[in-house]
Amino acid sequence: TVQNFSEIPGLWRNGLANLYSFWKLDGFRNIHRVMVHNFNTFGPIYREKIGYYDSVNIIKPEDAAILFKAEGHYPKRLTVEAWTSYRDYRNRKYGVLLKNGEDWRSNRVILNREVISPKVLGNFVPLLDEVGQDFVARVHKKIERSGQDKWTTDLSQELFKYALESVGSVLYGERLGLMLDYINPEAQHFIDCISLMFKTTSPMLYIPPAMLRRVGAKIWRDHVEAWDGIFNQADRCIQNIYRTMRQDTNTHGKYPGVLASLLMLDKLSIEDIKASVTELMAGGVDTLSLEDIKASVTELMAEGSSHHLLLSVRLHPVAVSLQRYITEEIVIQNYHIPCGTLVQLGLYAMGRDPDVFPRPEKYLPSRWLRTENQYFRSLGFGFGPRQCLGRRIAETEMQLFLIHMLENFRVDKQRQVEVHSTFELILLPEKPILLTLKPL
Ligand code: 2DC
Repeated sequence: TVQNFSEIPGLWRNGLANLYSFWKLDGFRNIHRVMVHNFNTFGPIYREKIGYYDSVNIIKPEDAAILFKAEGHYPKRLTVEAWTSYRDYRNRKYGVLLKNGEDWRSNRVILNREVISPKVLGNFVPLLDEVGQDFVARVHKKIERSGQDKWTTDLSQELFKYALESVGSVLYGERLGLMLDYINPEAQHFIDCISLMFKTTSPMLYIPPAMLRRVGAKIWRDHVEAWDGIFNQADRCIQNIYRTMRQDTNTHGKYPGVLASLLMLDKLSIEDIKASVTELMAGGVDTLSLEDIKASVTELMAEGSSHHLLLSVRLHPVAVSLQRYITEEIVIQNYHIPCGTLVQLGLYAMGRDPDVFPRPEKYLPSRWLRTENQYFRSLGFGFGPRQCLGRRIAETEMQLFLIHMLENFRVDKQRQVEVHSTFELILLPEKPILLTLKPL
């Protein structure tokens, strides 16, 4: 017989007490490891309440399938209240990232065609490839200047620039100039604001931002400052395109970028377009899977198998979990879960579960062969109609980056140290991974 919702194991009866112990364990920066620990303690399903954050957590691919079947027509994930509060505070519109219901759907359908459909991917490739080539040229220059025939660097900052340049060229059909020697300080400020925005978000998952705002907490003020910087920069880029669009009628049939296409299409309001384009731009910087690229580059080099350009975001997913509010009652691991419950798939924990991925710590490309069971196992960009809108851009960016790097450089890891993830809303490498690049 199926067991009751209240029988699900876990700590969910006292949110405040749990928040306190979570904080004492430095849980704010270790959610991913806390989740792994909880699955080890409670098994493949547990309930949890930390502060105001109330959820049911699952880990098995089969259960993920049940979850996504119950997501309904307007899939809804956890609302990141810090982000909506900022927009309410500054009177700005939500983009598709934060919209829900019919408003979400109508915007998403139009954005899908311009951002994620195979039809537009062909337009993106030449733009992204050019950025990749410029990145290679930049590295060659750095190597030359070192006078040692090699360049050792923490790739993070370089990848942020590469990612912002890439997403900028796709959105605006124009170059921001981040592969140049002296980059615009405004662009660097934008990158710093995005990191600050993510960092200041995580504590506000548990403590309502409205409360922090009332008491004038520093974290809220920093968060506002970060978003202000992000929106100002995006507004400047958008204004720019406006101006050039009015001057130039684009008769030469060149692909003008996502923003101009959306404006010409004239199906969404200008404010809706701005809101979603800003989100895409901000989402495109820190989230290019840094660790994944580093791991892939070094492992591919180590194995000498440069033809394997398979990307797995398994061990280092950007998102620690995927969540949905279920729209019907479901049964998972023999427990009833009522309609309306927030159910989270522990993506990071699943990627490291030996029952799901034997020898999880190993890089085994054979896992992804057609003959292997892949059912609900590669969920790094989410699933279904609410999956990552930037997915195709990100995948193409990563593939082109790897191709260009492998074609041009030998990549060596400095020491044999394992770099762990740290949680700053997204999972990031906890310390720099130094790579040495040598020309081939
Ligand atoms: C973080 O418990 C952990 O794609 C929380 O490009 C639950 C949660 C909710 C929403 C998730 C977030 C986590 C991780 C980062 C995500 C976000 C939704 C979108 C965002 C997954 C799992 C991300 C990285 C976007 C960011 C866009 C940008 C404009 C802020």
